[in-house]
Amino acid sequence: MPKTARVRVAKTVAKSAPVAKSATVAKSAPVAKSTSARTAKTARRRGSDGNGRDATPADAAIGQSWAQQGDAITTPNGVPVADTDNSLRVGSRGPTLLDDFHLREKVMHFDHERIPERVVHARGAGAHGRFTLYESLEDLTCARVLIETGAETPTFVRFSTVAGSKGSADTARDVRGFAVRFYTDEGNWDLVGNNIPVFFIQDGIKFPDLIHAAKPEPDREIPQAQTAHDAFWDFASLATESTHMLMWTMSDRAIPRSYRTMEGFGVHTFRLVNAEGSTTLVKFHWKPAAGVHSLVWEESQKLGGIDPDFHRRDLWDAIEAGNPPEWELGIQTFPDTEDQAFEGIDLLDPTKLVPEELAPVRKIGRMVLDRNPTNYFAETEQVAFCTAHVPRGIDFTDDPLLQARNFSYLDTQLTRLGGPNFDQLPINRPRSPVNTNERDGFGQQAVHRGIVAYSPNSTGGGCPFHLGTDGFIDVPRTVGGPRVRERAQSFADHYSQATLFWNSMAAAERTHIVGAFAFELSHCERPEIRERMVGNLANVSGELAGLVAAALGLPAPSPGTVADAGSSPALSQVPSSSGPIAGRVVGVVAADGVDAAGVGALRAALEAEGATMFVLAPHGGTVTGKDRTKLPVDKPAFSTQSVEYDALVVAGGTAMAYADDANLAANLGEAYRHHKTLGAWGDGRKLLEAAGVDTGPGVVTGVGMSEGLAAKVVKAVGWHRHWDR
Ligand code: HDE
Repeated sequence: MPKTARVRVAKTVAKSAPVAKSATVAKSAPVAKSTSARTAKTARRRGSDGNGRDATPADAAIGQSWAQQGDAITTPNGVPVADTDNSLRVGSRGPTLLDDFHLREKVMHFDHERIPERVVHARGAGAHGRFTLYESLEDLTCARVLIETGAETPTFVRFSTVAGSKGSADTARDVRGFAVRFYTDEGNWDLVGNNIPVFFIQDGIKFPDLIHAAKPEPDREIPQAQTAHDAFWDFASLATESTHMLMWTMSDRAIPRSYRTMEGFGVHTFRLVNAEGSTTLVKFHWKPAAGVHSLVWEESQKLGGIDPDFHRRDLWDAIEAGNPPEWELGIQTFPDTEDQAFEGIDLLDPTKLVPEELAPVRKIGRMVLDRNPTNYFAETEQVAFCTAHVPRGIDFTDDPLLQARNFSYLDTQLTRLGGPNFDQLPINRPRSPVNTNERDGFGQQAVHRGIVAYSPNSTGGGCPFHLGTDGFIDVPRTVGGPRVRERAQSFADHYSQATLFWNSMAAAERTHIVGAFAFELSHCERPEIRERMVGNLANVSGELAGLVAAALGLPAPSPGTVADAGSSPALSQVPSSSGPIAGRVVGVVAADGVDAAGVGALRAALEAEGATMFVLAPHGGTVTGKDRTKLPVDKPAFSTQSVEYDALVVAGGTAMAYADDANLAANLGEAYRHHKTLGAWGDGRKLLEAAGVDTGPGVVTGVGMSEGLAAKVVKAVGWHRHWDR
C-alpha cells in the first residue's frame, strides 16, 4: 500500500470521534489480552497457525490468503477505506448519499453472503486429514492411492445429517453422511458414503420422493430434522424396499456419540481395475479406532437443545486438543462375475449388505483427521463432493442408485455454487495437474493462454493430448437387453436383511429399536400409517412388530413371512471388552473443600488416555481445595448437564457443599439412567448414595483417588455404556 494512504488513514482515525471510540475498545486490556492469550495458547499446543497441525505443502492450495493482505481495511477494489463505521451523509443527522460506494459495496456483499444450503446433508462439519496406505492392492487396482504403501494422501472429510437444515441440531435421529475426499496425485477421489451400509431405496429415481417425504411437511414446514411425521412413514411403509434401512435408522446407529465413533461405508459396490485390466468388485468400509458408540435417545433429544453443535464441537475440540480421530479403511472384495452377486446377495442392490462373516473386511490403510478448517464457508460449505470423482483404477458398477448419484452431484452444484467452475474453488482443486479444454463460465478463476480450447488441434501441437491407455480406464463390458423400466427379481426381497439385522442385535439394542419405532410412529396423526408400518414389521420379526404394536396400543399384527436370515454379530455395536477412551469427556463434581490432589490425579490418568476432564462446581471461577489449592472451574453447574459427559465422578470433600442439592442428584440419576460410568471417592460417595445410584455395573468408588481407582474409571468409561444395569 502507498505510504501516503497509510498516513491519511491514520490521521482520519485520530480525528473521527466514533472511530476513536472503537480505538478505546481496542485499548481495553481484558478483551484484547484474553483473545490473544487464547490464540497463543492454542498455537503453542497445536501448531503455528493455532488451528490444528500446520498445513503441509500438499494442503497449500486451500490456504489462499490474498484477500487479507496488509493491515488496513480496503474496498474489494483495493482502495483504502477511511471510515467503515459511518455512512456518508449530509450533516450528521441528514440523508445518506448514493455516492457512498463503500456503503453500497459493503451492504451489497452482505446481502449475498449466503448460498443455498445443500438439498440434503445441509448440516455438517469438516476436517482435514491424511490417509496412509499400509497394504498395497497392486493385484487389484492401478490406482496409485491404493498401491503406494507409506505415501500420505491429504484428505478432507465432511460429516453431516441428511434431513435437517443447516442450523438444525447435530444429534437428531438420522443417517450421518461420511464424505471423504482423497487429494490423490491422479485426481480427486471422493468416497461419498454414510455411517450406515445400506440405503432406503434401490433406484435413484426414487430419491426426490424419499427426501420430499422425509423433509418437513411442505404446508407447515414441520417437523425440523426428524422423520417422526406422517409423510415419511407413509412413504416408508409403502416403499417396502426401505425396511432394512429403517431398522438401521431406528437403531442406535442413527444417534452416534461422536463422529469419531461412527463406522463409514461406501454403500455401493464399486469396481477395481488393475494394470492388466482385470476387475474385482469392492465395498469400502471405515472402521473407527474409537469403536462404534451411540447416545441414548433421551440424551440426544436433550443435547439438541443444550448443545445443538455437540458433534461439530466434539470434532473441533478433539483436533485442537491433539486427540485426532482416526479410522482404518477396509475393503470387502468379490469376484466380478457375470451376475455380480455374492452368496446369493445382489451386489448391485444398495439395500443389501454383505455380512462380514461371509466376506471379511481387509484393513488396508489409516486416516487421521488432524487439522480443523481455517474457514467454515470456504472449506466445509464450498466443498463439492461427487461420486463420479474417481481416479484411474477405480470404476463404478451398474447399481442404479450410484448411476443417478453420478449425475446428481455435479448437477446440484450449478445452483448451490453458482455455475460450472466450482471445481476451481480452493477446497475443490485437485492437487494433480489440471489441463482441460473447458473455458469461461461464471466465476472463472483461470486466465487461460493461447487459442487452443479444442481437440484435435495443430496450433497447440496437439496439446493437451490424449493419454490413451495411460488415462482413465473405461472397462470394456458387454451390455445388452431391452430398454425397460423394471427392477431385477433379485431386488424383490425387502425383508430378509432387516431380519438379519434384528437377529444380530443385543437385548439393549433391540429395546432401543422398539422404542424408536414406537416414538416415530406415535407422531403420525393418521392411524392407517401406523398400522401399515407395524404390518410390514411383522415380516421382519413377530417379536418386533408385537412390541411396537403394544407400545402404540394397536392390536398385534397378523403373523408375517419372516425369513430364516441368521445373524451377523459384526452388526451389533455392543463391545465385548473395554475400549479406548480418547475423545471422551468426564465431568468431575467439585466444590470448595474438594480433594484437589485427587482431582489432579484423575485428570492425569484421563488425559494420558486422550480423554478430557471438566471440573464442575456450583459457581464459576475457582474452587479452593482442602489443601488451599485453587482449582479452576471449567463449567459452573448452572450451565451444564449430565448429557454433555460420558461419565460423572464426584470428588472427595464435596458432600457438605452438595448436601440436598436436587440438581446434582437429578444429573447423577440421569447419567445412571443413561447407563454411563459414575464414580466417587471419599465423602463424594455420600452424594451417589443420596441420589440412589451408588451400586451396580459401571459405578466405581473408593476411599481416596488412587492410581487403582483412576484406572478403574478409565476402564469403566472404555465400556462406553453399562447396559447390564
Ligand atoms: Fe447423496 N446427495 N444422493 N447420498 N449425499 C448429496 O450433493 C443424491 C445417497 C451423501 O458432505 C447432494 O453436493 C441422490 C446415498 C452425502 O457435501 C445431492 C441420491 C448416499 C452427501 C445428493 C443420493 C449419499 C450427499 C446434496 C440417490 C450414501 C453430503 C449436496 C441416487 C452412500 C456430501 C451435494 C457433503 C449429498 C443426491 C443417495 C450420501 C443432492 C440423487 C446412497 C454424504 O447431489
